[in-house]
Amino acid sequence: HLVASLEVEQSYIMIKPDGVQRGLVGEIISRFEKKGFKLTGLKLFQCPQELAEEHYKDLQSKPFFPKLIQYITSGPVVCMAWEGVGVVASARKLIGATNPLQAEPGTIRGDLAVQTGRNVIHGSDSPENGKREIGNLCCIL
Ligand code: RTP
Repeated sequence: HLVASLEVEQSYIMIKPDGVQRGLVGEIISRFEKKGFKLTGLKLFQCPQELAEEHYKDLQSKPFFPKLIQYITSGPVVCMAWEGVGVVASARKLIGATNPLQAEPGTIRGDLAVQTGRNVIHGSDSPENGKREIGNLCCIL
């Protein structure tokens, strides 16, 4: 599990197509703002297949990979960079477990989602990946 950090970090947070389509963008941004993190980049973006495959390359061998790529490219996503002390681990807590049925009430997935394959949001799993993913985002900003 991620240990809370005292470093100023950046996390790449992405509202997935279901979150955008369901009108949850304002609610989700609001949760990160109220927590006290700083929004340093934001873009509405239709993700091309190649970039989706690059973003999820660690999951390439999983049986659900084709469905995941289809899902993430099915409509626009909201790409964001959020900055703050310990933001990477904190964002994962705000987001909740990957399977929304196991996510605690009070978390984004716990409150707003049901299916793993429609779980509304992505958050970086380490400060290194935060940097890498935001680097990819900056290319397209
Ligand atoms: P994320 O990267 O989106 O923040 O999600 P995560 O770390 O909580 O979960 P991860 O295991 O990295 O999986 C990435 C995304 O793939 C989809 N997924 N589908 N069994 C399935 O059908 C399945 N498992 C994972 C989810 O959209 C998950 O967020």
